[in-house]
Amino acid sequence: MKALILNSGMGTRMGVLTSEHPKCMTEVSSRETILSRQLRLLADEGVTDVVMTTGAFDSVLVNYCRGLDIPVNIVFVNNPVYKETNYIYSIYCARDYLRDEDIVLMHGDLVFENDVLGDVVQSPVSCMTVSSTKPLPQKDFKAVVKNGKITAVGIDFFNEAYAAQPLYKLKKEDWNVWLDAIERFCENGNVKVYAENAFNEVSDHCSILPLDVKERLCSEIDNPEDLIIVSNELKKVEARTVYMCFSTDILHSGHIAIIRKAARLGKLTIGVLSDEAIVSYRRFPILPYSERKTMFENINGVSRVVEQKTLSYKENLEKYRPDIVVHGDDWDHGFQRPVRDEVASVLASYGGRLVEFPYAQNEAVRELEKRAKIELSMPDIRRARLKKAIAMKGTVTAMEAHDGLTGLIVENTVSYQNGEAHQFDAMWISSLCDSTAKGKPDIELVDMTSRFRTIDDIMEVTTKPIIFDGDTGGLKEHFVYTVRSLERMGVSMVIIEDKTGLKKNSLFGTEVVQTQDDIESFSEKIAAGKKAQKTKDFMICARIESLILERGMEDALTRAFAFVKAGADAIMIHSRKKDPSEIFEFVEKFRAEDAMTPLVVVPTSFNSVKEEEFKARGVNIVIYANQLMRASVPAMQNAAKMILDNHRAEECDSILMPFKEIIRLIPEED
Ligand code: SPV
Ligand code: MG
Repeated sequence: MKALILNSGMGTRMGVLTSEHPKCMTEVSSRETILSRQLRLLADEGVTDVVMTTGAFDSVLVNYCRGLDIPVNIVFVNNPVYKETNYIYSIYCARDYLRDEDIVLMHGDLVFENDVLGDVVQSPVSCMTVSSTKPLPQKDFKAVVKNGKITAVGIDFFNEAYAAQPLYKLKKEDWNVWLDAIERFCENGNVKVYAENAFNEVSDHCSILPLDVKERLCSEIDNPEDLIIVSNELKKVEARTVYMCFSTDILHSGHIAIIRKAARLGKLTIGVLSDEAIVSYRRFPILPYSERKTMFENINGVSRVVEQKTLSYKENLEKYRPDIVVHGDDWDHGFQRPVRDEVASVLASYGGRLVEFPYAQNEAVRELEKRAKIELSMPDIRRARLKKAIAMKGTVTAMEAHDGLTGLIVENTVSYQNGEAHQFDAMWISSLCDSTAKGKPDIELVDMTSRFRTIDDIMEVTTKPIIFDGDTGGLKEHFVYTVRSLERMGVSMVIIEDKTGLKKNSLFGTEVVQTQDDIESFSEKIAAGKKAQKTKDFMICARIESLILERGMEDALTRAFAFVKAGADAIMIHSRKKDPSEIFEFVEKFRAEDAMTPLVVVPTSFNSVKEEEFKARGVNIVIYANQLMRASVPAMQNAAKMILDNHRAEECDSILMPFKEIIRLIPEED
């Protein structure tokens, strides 16, 4: 595509301002002239071949252009009779450089904002800039639009007309028709009219559509008054600030394209979503915040990168008050809609504007996402993620999974509330549920080989980190092997409880005989496990049963500090009371002496406490230990009963997942 800039005119209405150079060399800002701005914007749009017609001050203009540091190639075509002719003749002089080309045609005294030129250059059809909101000028161009097409351009048309500016994109099939007409006009000596007069005769054979710039800047400078108005408008345009937010850690061409478009609108600030926000919203980020920030800082056109701590833009919009927020139009439906509505209302409160560009995820993007997920499921990456998630969020949640299907549910379930997204951060492989799924009691009867099989089934279809319920850990001599196996598989944490002998589920409490291990022997088991592990990411958590076995708070705390000393990376404190006060008391007393060691709770009984409260009190992992299993059992019993009651399955259909959905529940690998 070539640009054709018409600079042969004398610009006499500018008075002294054009006494030594052509009008296009008039300064419109402290940094730029009309022409240097046009050339810079063309180069930004990738239009680097320019044909420029010259007339008055020909050599001044040529020398000026040669001195500009703008990457464009200019062919100068002089109109030797510029005084006696209009620009129709200048185009005629340049015709050999222009035929069979897509052209961006502009007058040399036009000032427009970046994205106006962007829209023109990228228009898939021939177009002329018009404004549906600006008043019709008395003496300047108007375009007559019929059935969506421009049928005539000139100063005398007022019916069905829009204010129009001589900035065109002309596809070669339309341009050739117009150029032929220009040629005919000039060869018949009709050289004192507008080139548009020639267009008006052939407009039936061209398809030039109006491109509505509305209030955006796109104006000619004819006289010193215009210069003042346009320069002031340009100042405002150049001071405009634009804001966008990104959650991505994989940049692709779609992102770059939308960033380029946003940067055309003004100084671009990019909000990078914090790790904490991103981990709840999408998936664990492959690159941490600091690296994602650097990635955006190095993109051309980005002026500043700031952190956005939540999915909601409100805090940052109120802080930075951008004139424009840019986003893809994909957020006008689905869970992001409330976020979008909030952005629109905050912008409206101070007169900002929302600009939405068409955006659709393409196959390449989906492929990148798939690769990211595969990477996240690899043992080294998955193992390290629990520690990282705790560091990012302070408090993480884990949900029980006991097979591939429940793993997928934990992996994929998301709750959207007011534009926020919530997901589980990790998976808990419960001894209770793993045993129950096999119809066995929770007494360490299901052996490690079988438990590892469960882990493997879950790992195969998920990416989230895994916390493994290691029961008592067994004999110290066996535990060291368990640690190595778990670590190798990519498990992040094993929790072992300070019990010995025949283990029973803690929720039985003192109803059954349960023996607590002594501090020394359990400490030795922890120390042996820590010595056995190979990576720094794997964690061994000591679970204290003193409250379950009613041995008192002092005993629980003494054990906790001893186990930390023995090397435990985290402490789980358990209780089977509905009232959370003993858990709170433990957390408070523990935190008074140890601010760092992560604390874990399993609020099966004390289930009224919300995650925010645990977080505020200093708990780092909240495990929902058995809810998926407990939800499935009554549902299955109910279905079985209904079929027996009715001697057929029809009645039970209403409580079942539709057949069509169950066969699509599990995505197939391609
Ligand atoms: C499990 O889920 O197996 C546990 C937690 O160990 S609890 O059942 O509460 O003891
Ligand atoms: Mg258990």
